[in-house]
Amino acid sequence: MASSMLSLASASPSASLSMHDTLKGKVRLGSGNLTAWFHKEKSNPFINTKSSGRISMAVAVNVSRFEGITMAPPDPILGVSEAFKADNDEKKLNLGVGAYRTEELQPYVLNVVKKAENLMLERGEYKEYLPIEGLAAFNKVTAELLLGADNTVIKQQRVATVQGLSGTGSLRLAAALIERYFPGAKVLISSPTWGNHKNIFNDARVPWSEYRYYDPKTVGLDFEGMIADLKAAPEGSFILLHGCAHNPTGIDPTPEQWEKIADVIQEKNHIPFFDVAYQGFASGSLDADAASVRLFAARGMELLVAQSYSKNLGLYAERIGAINVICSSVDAAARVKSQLKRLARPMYSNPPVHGARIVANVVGDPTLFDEWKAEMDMMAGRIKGVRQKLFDSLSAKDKSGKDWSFILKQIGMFSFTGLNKAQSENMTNKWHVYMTKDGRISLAGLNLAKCEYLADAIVDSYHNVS
Ligand code: PLA
Repeated sequence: MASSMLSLASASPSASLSMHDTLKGKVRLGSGNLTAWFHKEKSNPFINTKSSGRISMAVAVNVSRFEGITMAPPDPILGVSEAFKADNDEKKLNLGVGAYRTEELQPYVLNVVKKAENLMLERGEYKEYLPIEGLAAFNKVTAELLLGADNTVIKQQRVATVQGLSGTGSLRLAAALIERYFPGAKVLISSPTWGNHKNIFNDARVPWSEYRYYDPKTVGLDFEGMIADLKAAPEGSFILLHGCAHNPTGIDPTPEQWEKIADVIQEKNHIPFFDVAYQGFASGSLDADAASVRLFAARGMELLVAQSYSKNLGLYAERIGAINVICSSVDAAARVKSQLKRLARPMYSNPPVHGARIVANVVGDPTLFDEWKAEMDMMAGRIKGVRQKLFDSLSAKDKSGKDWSFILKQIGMFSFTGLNKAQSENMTNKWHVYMTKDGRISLAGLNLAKCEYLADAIVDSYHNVS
């Protein structure tokens, strides 16, 4: 009975209960039947009426009004870090979340970030609210970093840029825009994709479906399948694309394939929607990694681009990113920006300033910008070194003749090992290697010293678990 009441209560926005209200019997639940039922004290599960002589007291019994809320499953990516923390084995290795670690497997704060923070202290910068759209200096440099400062779309002021709560918050804001102004429009996402994409569109109530992307047979891109699915999608769909370093597969289209993808998207009047969470982390070059987005912009297409500074500037917890909407006119860009602000205001009001200042200081200062590029090159280089060593170790240890060279073809922070769920579970349960159950490992959390151990774990899981 309690749970049927709870589900009704949670469905009605007017039905917020306080213990005070229930004890006074003043409950209004917005449902005639329920109100009537609640007034019958005898059947009220929250109130136990005791009568002794002339004194009657109402005592709340220990039944939570959240009884009907079931336990949510752990997050498939961030939940891995929680499980890792709880493991006391000294061999344990966290290859779950994509967070860069040093060769000593310690978290890393970039030197340019420390310098930018010192600058902020020296300048004595204030902490007052930012405008809803974020820090102007940040919005300027973030669009320039993405598109190139001399891009026509920037010169013509056709880009609506709004600072977001990192990549996730920026995607979520764009999803809200789609839900509000393109009712019923579908978003097509790659199969597979970053797990949170589905959550974001589900929560924003935006319908989505998948297009083919990864081909397990070739351990590469299913380009024909992808093109066929984009062609078959309803005209005017949003096509979510990973700008570079596709997560989780580490497989990106070639420049020629990007051109063909753009052809189909244009033919079908689709709207490209880029998620750029790893600019600079795929190749080590910020410009090379933005080539896909720039190619679409150069065709005069309208597009959405979510950006994140979690990985490339290591600003994970600062929650700094942006949503850019490239429009065909200045006027449309101004209107889109005004509506993005309108969506942001009741969600989180305005974004945090700290990370925005760091990005503005680093990207806006030629010396710091060069230092950043060098540090990013170092981080991307370390991951490449680990990737090579893992491949060498696997090839040396696996006597079955299996070809592991696909690992070298993947780019970015991750390797998609091809291990299935049971094999991935064996990696964790037997070898204390924490990773997502789709077989993805974060090479950013691996060092040279642990490559052989990891190779032993992979060879065992691959050959001895089906
Ligand atoms: N888009 C993609 C493709 C991502 O992989 C991630 C992060 C984001 C957006 C959002 O990151 P942000 O909100 O921090 O900017 N993916 C991580 C972390 C690194 C995560 O799942 O939140 C991952 O391990 O897949």
